[in-house]
Amino acid sequence: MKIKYTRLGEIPIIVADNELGLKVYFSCYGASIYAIFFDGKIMTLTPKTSKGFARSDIYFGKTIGAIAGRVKDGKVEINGKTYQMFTNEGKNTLHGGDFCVSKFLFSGKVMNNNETAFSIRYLFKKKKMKDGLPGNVEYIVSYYLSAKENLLLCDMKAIPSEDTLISMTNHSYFCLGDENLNNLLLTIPAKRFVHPNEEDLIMTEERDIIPCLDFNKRKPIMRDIEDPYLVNSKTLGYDHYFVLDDSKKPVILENQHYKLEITSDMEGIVIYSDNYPDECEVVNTKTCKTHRGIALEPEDHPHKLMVTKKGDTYHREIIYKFFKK
Ligand code: G6D
Repeated sequence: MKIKYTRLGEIPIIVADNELGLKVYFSCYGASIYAIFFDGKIMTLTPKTSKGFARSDIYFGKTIGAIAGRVKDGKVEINGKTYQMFTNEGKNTLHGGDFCVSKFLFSGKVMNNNETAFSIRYLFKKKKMKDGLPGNVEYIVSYYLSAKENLLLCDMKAIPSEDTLISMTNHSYFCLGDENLNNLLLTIPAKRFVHPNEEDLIMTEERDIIPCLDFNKRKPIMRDIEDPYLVNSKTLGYDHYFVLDDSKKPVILENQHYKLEITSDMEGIVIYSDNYPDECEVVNTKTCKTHRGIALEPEDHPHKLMVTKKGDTYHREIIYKFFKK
């Protein structure tokens, strides 16, 4: 497998090309996927500059931790004790607050590069209470790019020195070579979702799927985007946690040329359709300011976060498989 070291401004990047059509740009900044090219086309919503990539509010391709999603009032309870996280969205905490691991430089090491796969491992040690949560936490994020098929595995681990809460994801947005979501179709095997409240998008109760959120049968992403449920909510589009069913079927994003299948060992997935107008220069479009790509974030159920015990390993995996039609 061909690899190349490069930089985006001051940000180190390593490019791995499986020579089957899949080329992935990895960065130690937030242990992230900076870009994915497949069949020569850009598959991800990728900022053109290091300034854009360093934006702390869009999380382009970044690893999210300690806690993906929103935490009401930034407060969590661990073993009967309440901890206050840093609030970065009004009174709430989004994606771990100001000390989300997405904002830090990991140390990277190429672990493998042979005829089977390329793998790189990123490490970051979070000091206890730095983010308001107990425990020194060693984050270990590894990526494996197969040389045998167009498959990318994201392996996320975290080992705390004390009991603490961890819920990670990768926050990549996908466009499959298009400049917006207009021609992208989505399939999500989910009959339940978690409703974000109208006031501040905090996840409330789980509900049965409703038509505008029903992607059990392949559907154009933008078909129901003007549905009153979406328009009247604060989300301005899709920004919802889908509880996947037991079928173990992949979430599928596709257009007329490409298909992306995503599977993970997590109970659900957040779908965010890039709803807020943004001026960041991105590779796939010069004109669109919203709906330029869709974030597909496999995540633990927001109401079922489990304490990771001292010395245990929190471990989740996400698999991305690309196909040319
Ligand atoms: C917005 O509500 C959305 C989040 O779900 C997303 O992760 C973020 O933008 C990038 O806050």
